[in-house]
Amino acid sequence: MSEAVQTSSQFTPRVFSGIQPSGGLTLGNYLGAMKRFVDMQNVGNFETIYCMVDLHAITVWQDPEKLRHATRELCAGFIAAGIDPEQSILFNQSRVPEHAQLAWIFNCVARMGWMQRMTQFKDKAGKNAQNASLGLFAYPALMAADILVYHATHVPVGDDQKQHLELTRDIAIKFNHDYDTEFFPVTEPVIEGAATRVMSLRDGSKKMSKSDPSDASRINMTDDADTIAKKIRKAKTDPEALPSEAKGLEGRPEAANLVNIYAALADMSVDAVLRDVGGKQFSEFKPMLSELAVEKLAPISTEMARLTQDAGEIDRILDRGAERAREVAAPVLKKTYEIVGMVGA
Ligand code: AQP
Repeated sequence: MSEAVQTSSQFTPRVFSGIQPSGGLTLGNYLGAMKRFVDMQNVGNFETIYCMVDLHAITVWQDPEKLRHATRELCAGFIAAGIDPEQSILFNQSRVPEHAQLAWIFNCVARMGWMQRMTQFKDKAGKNAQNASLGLFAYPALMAADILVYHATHVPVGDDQKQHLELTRDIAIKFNHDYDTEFFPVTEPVIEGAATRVMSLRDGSKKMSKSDPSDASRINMTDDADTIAKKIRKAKTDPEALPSEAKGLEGRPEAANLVNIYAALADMSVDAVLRDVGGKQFSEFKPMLSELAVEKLAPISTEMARLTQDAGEIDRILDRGAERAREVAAPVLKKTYEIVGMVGA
């Protein structure tokens, strides 16, 4: 057996997470995921592996040219936000075939009943579930493979991915049980911070999403300062002033959302923000939020645009990332094949 594979319950502390290149990056992706990927890289306690999950993106039809552009732009976004492609492994999923190969094994471990409970499938398939792709239904098994092919111990995600992470744990537990092994770790989700679920600027009950038909519902990482200010100015709110403590945000989803965004951008707790802004009207708070958002996001979007220009350099980074990712993934897949009884593995 390769030395890169550990079979004891002691796994190398390793972080894996991914983002779909299914459109431009949003403030939700940044605060809920990417900013925290950078923190976990910089804390130095983990090996960190980050991925543009292009195979997930095509569970809903993507224009091939736009997909290529979105993948490179997302890679630029990772680097502009602070991911160092030397320190972390940064690559696009389709370049590492072990993800799809392990996903097939997991398709045979996961149960139909488990998959049918996934709320994201129900949300994305909508009323026309019969016409959704089989890939959209099987998505969580591929996500489990993305994570477990690296024996990742920790996965930073937004709150919307909690159920998929629970499924990943169930798959690892069932595989280990069915084959009488402790081969796969039972991964810990890391869902923390003030912005684990950034909501739409137009509807506080809906998640901010890159595929929302309304551009006004989200802040894109590529938006310029005027656009950010305009979207925040028009964001839905209520007529009350801001409260002085978090309890006062209960039942006020739009107000809570803007305060959470402020807190996450400023690296403050919600209580600390409300101590400063409690009693202010939105007419006063929204310009403060716009200013902070522009201050934090403009350097990232400028750098992202600069890096996106150089597709050759991005492709070199992705080549190298895929090579390093395969060094970790290939022995895990090989051992998995051995465990399940594939001849010649
Ligand atoms: N609104 C959000 N608030 C906090 N975190 C969020 N994430 C996404 N939206 C929010 C987190 O970003 C990571 C990558 O998500 P993804 O691109 O893989 O898929 P998604 O969750 O389906 O994101 P979108 O923007 O809604 O994409 P589309 O519109 O294509 O479905 C995940 O960690 C996610 O939690």
